[in-house]
Amino acid sequence: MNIRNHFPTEELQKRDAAHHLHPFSAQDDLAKKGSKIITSAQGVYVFDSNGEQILDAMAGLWCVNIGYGREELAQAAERQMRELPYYNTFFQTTHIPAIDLSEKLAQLAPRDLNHVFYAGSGSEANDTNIRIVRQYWASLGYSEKNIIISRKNAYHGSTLGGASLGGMSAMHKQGGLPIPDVHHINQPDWWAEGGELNPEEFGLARARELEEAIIELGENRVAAFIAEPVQGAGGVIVPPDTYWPEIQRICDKYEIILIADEVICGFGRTGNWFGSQTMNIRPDIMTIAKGLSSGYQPIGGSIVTKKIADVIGKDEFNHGYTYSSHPVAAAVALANLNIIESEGIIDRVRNDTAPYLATKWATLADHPMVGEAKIVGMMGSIALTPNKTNRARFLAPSGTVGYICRERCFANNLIMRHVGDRMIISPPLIIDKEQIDILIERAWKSLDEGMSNVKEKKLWESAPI
Ligand code: PXG
Repeated sequence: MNIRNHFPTEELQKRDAAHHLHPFSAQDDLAKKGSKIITSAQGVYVFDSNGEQILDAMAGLWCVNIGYGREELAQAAERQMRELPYYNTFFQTTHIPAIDLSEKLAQLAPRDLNHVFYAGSGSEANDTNIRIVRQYWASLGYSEKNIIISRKNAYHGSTLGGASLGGMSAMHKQGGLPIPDVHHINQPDWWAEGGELNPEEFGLARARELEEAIIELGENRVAAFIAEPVQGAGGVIVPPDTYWPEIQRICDKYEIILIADEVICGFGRTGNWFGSQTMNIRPDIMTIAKGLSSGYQPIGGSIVTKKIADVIGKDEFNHGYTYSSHPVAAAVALANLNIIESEGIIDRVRNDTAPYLATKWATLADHPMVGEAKIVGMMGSIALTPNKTNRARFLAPSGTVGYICRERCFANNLIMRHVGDRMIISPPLIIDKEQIDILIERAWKSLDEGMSNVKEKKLWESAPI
């Protein structure tokens, strides 16, 4: 790997802290500590400014599905930039990358999900979804049907709409969110919230909260339900098997629009093209981004059924972004989808590498600090606990122990994140078995070191149940 010449790390860190505001960061603390500077990447590895080779078990931010360094995508971008670097699709115009990509997505998406509205990101796409479902019901003469039900601890983005749909309390606290007519029910996190119920009973109970909410808010007011097939940023929360069938039954019964937010789960992450297929659900809208371009270009979108497209197509839909269906992003996304398809990446995940990873991941549950180990395809999580027999939480504020373990992972050249006191992974889909072994080895080492650290700091203490 070629390490590019650059300024010394400390100098870069100083310049970064002087002028760059980081997302989801406490700037002052970060400025004191200094950011890790990533300079290049290849396959499943990223390289930092000190020349360290780090196994990226998060695929960037859950997005680099085909891995780093694919020349074909660089070529697709270059070709498109030379041919047509920008044009929009607003005023009765279109371009070839938009046509090609839409056709491809219609072919890959299940059932009659065959119309695409593009955005620059997952957040924007979810903002679009709010507009689409409200416009849909208004067009049919039900303009009061505008409430969207979501879930606590869901993540649907960082724009005002996306953050409102999301159920992150820390985000809602800043900026007076959520916007009106968004309602949150509880999440299906059995480990943390299951109490005395077994997972199956708990899954049903949590799904039935949707029906209770519809009845309470009024069937005539509820437009849609949005959820990630498997919650990602919330900590890779895999719902009990009883959850999704019951949600689907309720959406069917009350005829509300089911929006599957596939921003993380889409494009192979769960071992199928879409998480909806893995969870066996029939959404009316799918939000896409991230793996759509493997993160090589910013692009997102909403794939809607023909029925929805027909209804909103009757009037002018007053919505769109300058970069909706950006030609370079669309060309790169198409090249990415062609690679996923032609190289059989999803089949390999489903039949070979994900089952291997699942077996290895399950062994982490033998670690004394690990409670449950969950995994679907290539997204996994472990719950850290001081007492696995009663699913205890740590007494220290949530995230204290998770952060300690994440720091050990960083020190061991493994990017594995923490969400509260859950550790999560979402590696590039091209990770091979040897690299999976390295991932697990580094995870064990980091957990061991993290546990010693937690004990030294006298943090090995359970919160009262
Ligand atoms: N929906 C889901 C399910 C997501 O995971 C978005 C929408 C928003 O996408 P954009 O492209 O606007 O970021 C996301 C994004 C994390 C983390 O810390 C997760 C996301 C973004 C940033 C950080 O896990 N997911």
